[in-house]
Amino acid sequence: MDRRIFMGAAAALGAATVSRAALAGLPEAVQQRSAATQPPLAPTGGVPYNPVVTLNGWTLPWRMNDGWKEFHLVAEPVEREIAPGMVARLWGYNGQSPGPTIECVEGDRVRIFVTNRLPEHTTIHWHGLLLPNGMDGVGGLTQPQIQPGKTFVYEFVMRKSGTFMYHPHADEMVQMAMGMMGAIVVHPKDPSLHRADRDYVFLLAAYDIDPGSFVPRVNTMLEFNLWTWNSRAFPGIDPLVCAVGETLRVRVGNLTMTNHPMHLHGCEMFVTGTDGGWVPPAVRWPEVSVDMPVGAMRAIDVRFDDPGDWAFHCHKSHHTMGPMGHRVPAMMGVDQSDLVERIRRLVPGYMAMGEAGMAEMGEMQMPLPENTLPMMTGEGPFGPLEMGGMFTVVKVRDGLARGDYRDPGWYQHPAGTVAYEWTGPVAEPQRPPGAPPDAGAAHVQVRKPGGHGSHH
Ligand SMILES: [Cu+2]
Repeated sequence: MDRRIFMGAAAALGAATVSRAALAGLPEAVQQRSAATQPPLAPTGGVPYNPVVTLNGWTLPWRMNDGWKEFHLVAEPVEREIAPGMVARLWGYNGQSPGPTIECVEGDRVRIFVTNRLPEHTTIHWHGLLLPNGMDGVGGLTQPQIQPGKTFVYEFVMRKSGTFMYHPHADEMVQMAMGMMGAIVVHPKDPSLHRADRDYVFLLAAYDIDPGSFVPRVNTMLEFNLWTWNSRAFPGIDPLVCAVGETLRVRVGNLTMTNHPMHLHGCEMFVTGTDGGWVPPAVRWPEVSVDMPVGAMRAIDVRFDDPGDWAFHCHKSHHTMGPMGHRVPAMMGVDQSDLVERIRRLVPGYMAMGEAGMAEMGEMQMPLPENTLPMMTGEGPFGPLEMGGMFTVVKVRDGLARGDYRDPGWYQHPAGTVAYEWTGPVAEPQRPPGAPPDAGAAHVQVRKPGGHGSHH
């Protein structure tokens, strides 16, 4: 959808132009087909706020009905482009996984219609919200399951502002492994509190999809091969954009099975909120990596002094990789030259890998099976980025207009501010007596201990 159409639809839904007959029925279940970051939805009256930007996602339009803010979520099978070249068949809401962000103001009375178009029952749990027990969405405990084809109604007051999420509390292992989740952002009713100039939100999810297939293996607990932000893997993750001196807020929730140390270059960041509420300023401390525990959220506030393209990624290096076999032996320092010769007689074009590290993978264009992603990819202004998975760039520029979220392109470094090659003489390093003469000649054979099967 283009911005004008999208904003127009939201305004029509938010305004009191909906007929009485329409108000008696369900709010429209707005669908989204694109995996691109959609423009934020400006408030349509009431308390002013700076709307959140859902990274590679969107915000669910609502309508006002007699003092209630009404939303309509549809749980259903969806197709999600994980990155260009790979589509996954997931379960989500309103056409996408994750579902749309639900955005409200503290004190709002909300009514959320949930229609189930999945082949099995579901519910929605509103993670972190304070609400009556019967609205908590735990199938079998606080409500009957929502059967396929049925619609349930949740009604509650947004008692506090902050960063929350929604997900099923029904067949959870399967439904979350299939991508069912969404963010909830509640703005303070006092607009002078907890302000940020730019406000982004996304959820961490992991999938295990065999190369060439489309549906996640739902029983995988640890060995995932797709590490995603809002069900997107680099280079499919859009950049975050902000101006020098602005307060950038990034709200992140973790619905994977492991923790993710979120590392942001070029700034100091402070955890200003969790899914439990706002962190009092007196007990905040500076970080450059903020760990995202499982089943938790963090709102991180940062301010950049320096313009540039600053890397933002999970610090678990396996999580910034695309799909790869974990069963490959480590080949660092193993001379494979005569082996390659012999294998090429049987397999023309065979390439040995990993002899001097794996950086060569970043530039190699190997034929891939249909519908999968390369292990390391992405092209930067200086060459291959050698990344995949949970990686993107925060593009910080001087003098961006407020609300301008367009990708400004790669940073143009001022002359004399980029690391450069030394071309003078380099002295031989001092070595202790008896040490190998140089690293190139010292072949070490390293193999991973056999933790992944018995065949090596
Ligand atoms: Cu990670």
